[in-house]
Amino acid sequence: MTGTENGRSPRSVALVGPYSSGKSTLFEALMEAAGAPVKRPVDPRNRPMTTETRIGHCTFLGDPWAILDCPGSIEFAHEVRASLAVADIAVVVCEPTPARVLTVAPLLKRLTDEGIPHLLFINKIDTLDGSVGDTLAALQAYAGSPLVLRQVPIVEGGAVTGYVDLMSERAYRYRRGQPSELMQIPPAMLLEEQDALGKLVEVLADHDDALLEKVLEDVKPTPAELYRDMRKDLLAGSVVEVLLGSAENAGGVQRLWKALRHDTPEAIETADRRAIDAEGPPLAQVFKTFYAGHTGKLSYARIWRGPIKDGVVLGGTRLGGIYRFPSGEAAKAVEAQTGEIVALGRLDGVATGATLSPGATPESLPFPEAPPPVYSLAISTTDHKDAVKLSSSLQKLAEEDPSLVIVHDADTGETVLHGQGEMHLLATVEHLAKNFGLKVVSRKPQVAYKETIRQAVHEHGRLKRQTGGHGQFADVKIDIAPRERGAGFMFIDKVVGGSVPRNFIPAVGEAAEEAAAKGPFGFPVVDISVTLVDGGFHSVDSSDMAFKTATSQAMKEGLAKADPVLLEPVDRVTISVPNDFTARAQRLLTGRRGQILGFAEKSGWSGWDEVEALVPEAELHDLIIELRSQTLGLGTYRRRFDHLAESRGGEVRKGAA
Ligand SMILES: Nc1nc2c(ncn2[C@@H]2O[C@H](COP(=O)(O)OP(=O)(O)O)[C@@H](O)[C@H]2O)c(=O)[nH]1
Ligand SMILES: [Mg+2]
Repeated sequence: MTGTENGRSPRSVALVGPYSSGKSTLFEALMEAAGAPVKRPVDPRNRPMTTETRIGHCTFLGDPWAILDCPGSIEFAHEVRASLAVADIAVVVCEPTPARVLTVAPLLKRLTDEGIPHLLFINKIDTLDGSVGDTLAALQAYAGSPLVLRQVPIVEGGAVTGYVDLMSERAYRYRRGQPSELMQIPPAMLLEEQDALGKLVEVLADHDDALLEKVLEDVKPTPAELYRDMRKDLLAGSVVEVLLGSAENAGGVQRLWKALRHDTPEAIETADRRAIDAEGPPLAQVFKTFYAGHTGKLSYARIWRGPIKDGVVLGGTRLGGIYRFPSGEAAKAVEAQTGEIVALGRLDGVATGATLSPGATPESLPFPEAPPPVYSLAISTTDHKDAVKLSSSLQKLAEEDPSLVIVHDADTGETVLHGQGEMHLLATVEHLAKNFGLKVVSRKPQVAYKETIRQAVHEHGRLKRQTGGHGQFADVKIDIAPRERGAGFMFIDKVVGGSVPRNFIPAVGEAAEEAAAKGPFGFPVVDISVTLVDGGFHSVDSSDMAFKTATSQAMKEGLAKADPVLLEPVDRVTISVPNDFTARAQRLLTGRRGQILGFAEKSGWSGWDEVEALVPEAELHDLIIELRSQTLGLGTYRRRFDHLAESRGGEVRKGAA
């Protein structure tokens, strides 16, 4: 596949859509129809979930293609966005069920907002129950532009057996595993067909005066005119064409291929849309990183300007292999051309999203920002000797996966992975084991509780030890008092008349602060002042050490008497949901000790709300899991630390134990 069989540069299509709509099945059907069949799962009904974009290379009618089979789960949404950032067109795969249409809404909005050319493929048409029109109407509510149905299904004996292609006005009967067979338009469908064609022409005429004139004069436009307009409007984002099919039965797949072949922008048009110059030194952008056992690190990249030859220096590292994936299996190539999507081998230190040019560091091209993390797990190695290896591996992970945030929590001492959900983080842990040889255990992260006091106390600490000749002596009188929340720790020296000599006072301050690191409940004590008011010393037996010990004792006893209280971190949480689920989101928050602050329409998102609340961090660990399960997977949230709250409830004590 050199990409020049008929002079056209390679193009790429991303298959996107909700989980289980049939993207992977369609990927296989498209590859097979292009003569590059990929391995299929043994039992298609029991297909494993796609957790990362899979790539296949093929040639259709002489044109080279890369097909990206994207994950559907929201936890891998960043991988989808990254794939969309390099694709020429997106095919949104959805089901012919109005009730499921809402799950496509965020994606349609994204494609519209980002100006990514896209078409809709209503899959599983074999399961159609009702009319395509209902699904279309439901979809239209979320699409940024008019949806134009290009096909109407032929229903015989209660099942969809084929379709009428409106632009060519031809009817086809699906044939499993073969191109559909031309047939007569069933006479009973002629009215419906004319009606649907009329609608199609009407929408296209909105953007084409010549066509509009024909419509007004009742002149029938030629298919060629319609094809031309469809492509133009699709590229401009002013219409979204809609195709039908059944990926599992290879129905409608040839029709989809032909639409892609005709309507997909050329690589150069996509580069232009992304403001990338056509002229200049070779330029590539990494959109995904993957570790494969035998090939090592692979950086999947779109070649915006070719050629990129194997062995050149990219991002400071010598390129160690270029791979394409005919039939889904890696095959080595010596160079990659403009427009291609290939995997670049062994680019250590090159991060996902990086822009590369041989020998140089080019200006970075925009790359989607990762969504904020919504789920966290603390991890540790099972073998303590692996601790150093863990930190270097985690650094690589962060480079690879921008939707993963790795934090060493100074309060709890834990290494915490923050990511997009349970599956995402478990996949990450598996990846550490498989590709970095690191066995780690994961668990729910600890909450960084603090404590403070509610009463001022006066405490006396005295150390007097006589062990043989040289003894130890120190005497301190301190006041421990609460301070305003957030004010922190303060040490005040009010000693007069030298009852504690100046040179020992810093030791008292240090010991007081150290003692505050662990209060009666075992957590750091915050927002207190410690005032040294008086004390005593011995000219020979006093020392820094002695004053530290006396101060520690005084602190320990004083804090316990000062009406200590646990402080728990409370976050400001903003949940975002389709407004059908607003009430549910509110209940979810109040059920987790949340204090609702209010809700409002999500700006720029019609039909969506944002609910804001103050929620204790201890309640947030699995919030995303419940939120998604109650909102068709659509709900999401962001959080930021707001304040520490005194905790009187038993929940925290339990959690703290
Ligand atoms: N009836 C029917 N089922 C399909 C069709 N395409 C895919 N499926 C089934 O839908 C399920 C999900 O398919 P998959 O391709 O994994 O969906 P993905 O999550 O979008 O990649 C599988 O059980 C497929 O066998 C279709 O055209 N008709
Ligand atoms: Mg899939």
